[in-house]
Amino acid sequence: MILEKIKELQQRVEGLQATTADEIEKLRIQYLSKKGELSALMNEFRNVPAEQKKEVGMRINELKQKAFDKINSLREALGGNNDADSAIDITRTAYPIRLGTRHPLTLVKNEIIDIFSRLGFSLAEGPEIEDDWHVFSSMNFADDHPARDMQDTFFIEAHPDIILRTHTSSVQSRVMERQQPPIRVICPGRVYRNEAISARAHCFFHQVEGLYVDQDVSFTDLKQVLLLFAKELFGPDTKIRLRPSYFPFTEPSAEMDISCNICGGVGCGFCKHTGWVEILGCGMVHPRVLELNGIDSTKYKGYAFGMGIERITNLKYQVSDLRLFSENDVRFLEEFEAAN
Ligand code: 2NM
Repeated sequence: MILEKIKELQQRVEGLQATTADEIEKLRIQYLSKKGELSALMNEFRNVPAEQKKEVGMRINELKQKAFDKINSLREALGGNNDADSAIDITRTAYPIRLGTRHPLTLVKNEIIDIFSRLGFSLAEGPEIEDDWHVFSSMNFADDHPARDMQDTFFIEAHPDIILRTHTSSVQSRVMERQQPPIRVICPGRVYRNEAISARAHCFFHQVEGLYVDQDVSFTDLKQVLLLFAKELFGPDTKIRLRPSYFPFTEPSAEMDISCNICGGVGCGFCKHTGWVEILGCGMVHPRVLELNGIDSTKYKGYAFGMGIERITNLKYQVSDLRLFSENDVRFLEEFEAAN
């Protein structure tokens, strides 16, 4: 009985015709609205004996689909969706466009550049693919210095002189060879070292180096600038300490620690319970480096410093795994939305 009804309805649906949007809408109401014929059929479906429900249900679903398809194809035949009752609501508000966020390393790099700009440093950048002279020789690295080893440095195949820079000092070298003092530059950039990738090491990372060359420059100037830098970046209560160190391009050289900004200096896992964390290396530019780069070391002195942006970002934002910085997982990147 109900099956016959379905069959009859189906034949009628297949034969439906309309030439205006109004006519189509009338058909839609007649067949597919809440009070339409298909709804009536659904009401009858409740009384179908259980053993027939499966088959009847299937037939009704088929019919429903056919009716939808028919109405839609009538609409399409009418030529488009520009009627007020079309499937596309052209008055609907657009989806909001999601803005991207700056990468945490970019945020910290910009902050560092900003601090040094206020002190009169200007920005200098240079190539990541460099020659041995600008990376090593002009920086007073001995011919047999271990950094020059294949183990540590990426070489461009078949070009023993062409390498991926291992520090951004090559940029300072290029600044010195084209400009006489006074020099005040800050050089951010990506550097490469041949290391196995882990949570604590990567084959590339980011550095900011600074160089100041003028007459009568002293270690005191360096220390005062770095103290101001640390307070600007980590807050006014930050303390610094300098420990003697060694770099080929500076003499004397030092490493700078700041009071641990995670525990406030009382001791925690991050500072290995010392209250201090290392954030940069620095020193007075070696006179030989000045000479190698065309600057008269009897007339001029300089200081320089270098820091890893990842390390400082870890400290500021407590990022535990270096690999997060280069995986571009949006869940990680979105965590810095507020800092943008
Ligand atoms: C560091 C530590 C100490 C440095 C030295 C120079 C230059 F160009 F003057 F020789 N540029 N950068 C320097 C000094 C870098 O990084 C840990």
